[in-house]
Amino acid sequence: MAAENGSTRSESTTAIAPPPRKIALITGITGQDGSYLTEFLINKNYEVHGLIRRSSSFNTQRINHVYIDPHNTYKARMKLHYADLSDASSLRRWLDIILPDEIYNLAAQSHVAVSFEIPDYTADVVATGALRLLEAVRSHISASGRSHVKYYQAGSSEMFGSTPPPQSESTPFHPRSPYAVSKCAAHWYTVNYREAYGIFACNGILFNHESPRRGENFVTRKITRAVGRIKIGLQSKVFLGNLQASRDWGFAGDYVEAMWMMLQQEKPDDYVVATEESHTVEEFLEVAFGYVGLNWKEHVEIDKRYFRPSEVDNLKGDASKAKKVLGWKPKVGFEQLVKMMVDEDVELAKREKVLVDAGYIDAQQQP
Ligand code: NDP
Ligand code: GDR
Repeated sequence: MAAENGSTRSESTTAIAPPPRKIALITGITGQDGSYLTEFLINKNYEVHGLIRRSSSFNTQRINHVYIDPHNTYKARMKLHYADLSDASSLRRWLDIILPDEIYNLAAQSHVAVSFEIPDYTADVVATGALRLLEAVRSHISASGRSHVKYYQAGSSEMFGSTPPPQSESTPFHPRSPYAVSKCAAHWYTVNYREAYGIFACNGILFNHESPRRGENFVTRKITRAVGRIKIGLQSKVFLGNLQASRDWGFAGDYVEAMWMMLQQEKPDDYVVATEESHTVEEFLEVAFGYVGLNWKEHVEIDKRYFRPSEVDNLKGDASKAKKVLGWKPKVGFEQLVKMMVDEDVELAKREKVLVDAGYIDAQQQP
């Protein structure tokens, strides 16, 4: 009994000190993936720091629900700091202050069509931005000796471009836009910093992943926003470009888990993350409009300005390495994803309708 009592006392003494929280640093925390990754890491008991860029209007809508005033030091598990991938000194300074264990580089000018309009800026943020961050990591490790720091680079299936599917880690890149070329450079910078300096750096080559938090000018969300608004009577048409392009669409919530899994391995490596199923934009339209009892052909018009100077026709990943090594697999399938997005956007349109009916906004103010 005494021994039991003694052992209970010593157990309760050791139980007082919780294991130290891991610290994650996320660039692009205000984006779709940044918001899901933040939720995921907080659930895993991480302290999350996000770098945000200055904007004249607030750009934190996707993470507001996680935000707690940092003055509440016990509860605030996500902290935000101003920095920019175009500003090398800010990156290095925050690494030295935050002392992260894991760094997720998600920041990018991530719109493929827009990259043809602003190629120089896209290259500066996507390619050179990754290099700036890697160089900041290298010099931070060299100065501090914190060699356990791990780095994740958000690579893209766009790097495969015109190389036919299925695309795996060994498939050659043939990028078809300034965005994709820049992502290829970021990919190779990451490989080079791994080989040259021994940094634990991984490339996730992620195929398209969507969610109700997807930016409204990507084709999936553009369609589901339109479906919601058409169903509720706020608009009647949506203008699109190439309906024959085929994409391997998964759910963003599933994909952020794969990012984390890559950084938990013994050795750094590169992984394709995909559902291994491909659908055309037209198939997406059929499921999205059909789900609410509408015929997409009555509502879709083609506008040539949405065609790209060079298109990526067909992406379909081979994620067998991620399945085998990481034990990752997608949980949400294509139809479930489309329906999830439509459900949320019908609800959003209903809320918009209340404001339209009350005269606060004009129904013509389309996203
Ligand atoms: P988003 O476009 O939703 O988010 C991009 C993020 O980057 C935002 O937080 C944005 O800030 C930030 N950002 C942009 N420019 C800068 C800059 N100069 N300095 C600092 N931050 C900046 O992208 P996703 O969340 O969809 O994607 C995350 C990453 O994964 C991106 O790198 C993307 O290219 C890549 N990727 C995405 C895929 C997808 O299907 N979603 C597939 C494969 C790769 P702000 O909110 O202020 O605009
Ligand atoms: P993508 O996504 O270029 O694959 O890049 P997007 O949704 O923009 O386009 C997918 C396909 O749809 C066609 N399309 C249209 N696209 C948009 N945006 N708007 C339209 O009106 C429209 N009509 C047809 C496009 O031509 C294209 O073929 C996304 C981004 O998240 C990248 O950052 C990421 O790296 C890749 O996915 C993987």
